[in-house]
Amino acid sequence: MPAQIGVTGLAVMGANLARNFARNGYTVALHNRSVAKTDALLAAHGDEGDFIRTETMEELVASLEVPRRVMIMVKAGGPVDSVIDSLVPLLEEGDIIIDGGNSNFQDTRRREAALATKGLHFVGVGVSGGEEGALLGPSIMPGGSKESYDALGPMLEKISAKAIDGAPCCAWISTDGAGHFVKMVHNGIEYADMQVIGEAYDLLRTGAGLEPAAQAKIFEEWNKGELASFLIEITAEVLAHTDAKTGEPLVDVIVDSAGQKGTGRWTVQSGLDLGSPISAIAESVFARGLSSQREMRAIGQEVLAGHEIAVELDENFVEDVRQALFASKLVSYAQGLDMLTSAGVEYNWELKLDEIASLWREGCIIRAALLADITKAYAADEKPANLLFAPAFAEAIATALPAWRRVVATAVQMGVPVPVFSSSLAYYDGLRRKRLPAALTQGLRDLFGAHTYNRIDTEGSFHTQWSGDKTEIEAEDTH
Ligand code: NBP
Repeated sequence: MPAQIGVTGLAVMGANLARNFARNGYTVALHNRSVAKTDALLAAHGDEGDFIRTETMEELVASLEVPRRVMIMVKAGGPVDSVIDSLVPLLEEGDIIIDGGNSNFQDTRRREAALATKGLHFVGVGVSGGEEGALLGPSIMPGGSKESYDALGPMLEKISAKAIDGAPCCAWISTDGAGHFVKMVHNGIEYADMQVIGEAYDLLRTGAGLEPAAQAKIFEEWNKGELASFLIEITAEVLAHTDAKTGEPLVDVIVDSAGQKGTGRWTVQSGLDLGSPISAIAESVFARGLSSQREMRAIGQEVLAGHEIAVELDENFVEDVRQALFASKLVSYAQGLDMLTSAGVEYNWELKLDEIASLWREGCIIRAALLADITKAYAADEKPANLLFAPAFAEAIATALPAWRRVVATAVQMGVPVPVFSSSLAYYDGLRRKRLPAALTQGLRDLFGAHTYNRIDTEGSFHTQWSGDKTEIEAEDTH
């Protein structure tokens, strides 16, 4: 029997996705550049379903039913192009190449356009959930043509995670690179989610003197309420863990320098290109950057003054921190979703934010109870222009606001850096403020660069003749 899908690239992610397809009843053709990985997979898990072992691309392609579906699970970047190059001469019109790695969405757009001219479908698929998710059910974000989704979607939906209502955590996102774009923004939100957890931990440790084990219990409690999420759950697990070697909390023996593989950086770069104010995600990426400047930080510890201000902590400090964490988390989701809206306009994608929030409900790293409410907010007839404007969220953030302000003020006094708690609050205040100092910015731009400004009382662009008699003239166009 021919295989319904082929997987090439059998490192952790490819191997687990191949097993997931097989466990769901599909016949899966296996291929890896070095045959040893294929054989290792078959030796360890060959009895989990129907696999076809192949050694060459020719064998892989020959083993597939038509239209052929080949999933590439190799390292993002050049390796994806080289696998595509070796596949293309072997395929026929209507066949589907799927890239399930963390590819940059611009690469996906380029590849999709190039392969479309050959009559081939190229589907960039965002896959979230790590190694375990790939095996047990990830959250899946496929882009590419709608037609390709008809031939591929049911299989992806079958292997995906299922939400509490049974809905698959997989839906067609939109054309070309939309799937990889949405996965990238998912990862950006993940950065912010982890950063706000870190800020809460730091405040509880420095401010309230709560040791990791005590905090583990707090996070466990928080995981039962509106913060319920995978990341809060595993925070409790990490904080509760004692290092076998030293007997110290594990978190105390881990070097405080956060790594990154690039999707957070891509999100910020893309946010800048779109003019999208994703400050929470950007601050999270910058916070990781600062953490990894260890030599510079060592000097900073020696030469920089602190002048912390002693603060008497409110007896509700822990609850205040919880609320600040929740409000900041809401802002990072709001910013990420707003960026999706901007991208939809820029790249001509019809992004359905309710479906996207829905497929993040399970399987992925940012899965959270909150996503069910976000889904509801965007499924409403009247879609909010910003997540924070949806009545349920406007109310939730209003409830958290006094605590959020207290926590940010306290953190500043204590000298605890809370870049996302504070920048999210600034974003919130920026959104609701009647007048922003951008009016002054425009005045300055007009003075030094004749960039012109608009008036609140008249249509058109204007310029004040700053170096002359300071009369105002109407400008032809903006510079
Ligand atoms: P890796 O990203 O570590 O890539 C290893 C695979 O790429 C091996 O199968 C290797 O073949 C193959 N490969 C390389 Br490297 N260069 C190649 C080339 N020029 N031609 C053909 N094959 C080549 O694997 P992974 O961690 O399983 O991740 C796969 C993709 O999924 C990546 O894009 C990753 O970012 C993404 N992803 C990973 C996770 C995660 O949690 N790890 C989560 C979500 C997405 P070889 O065996 O012959 O060297």
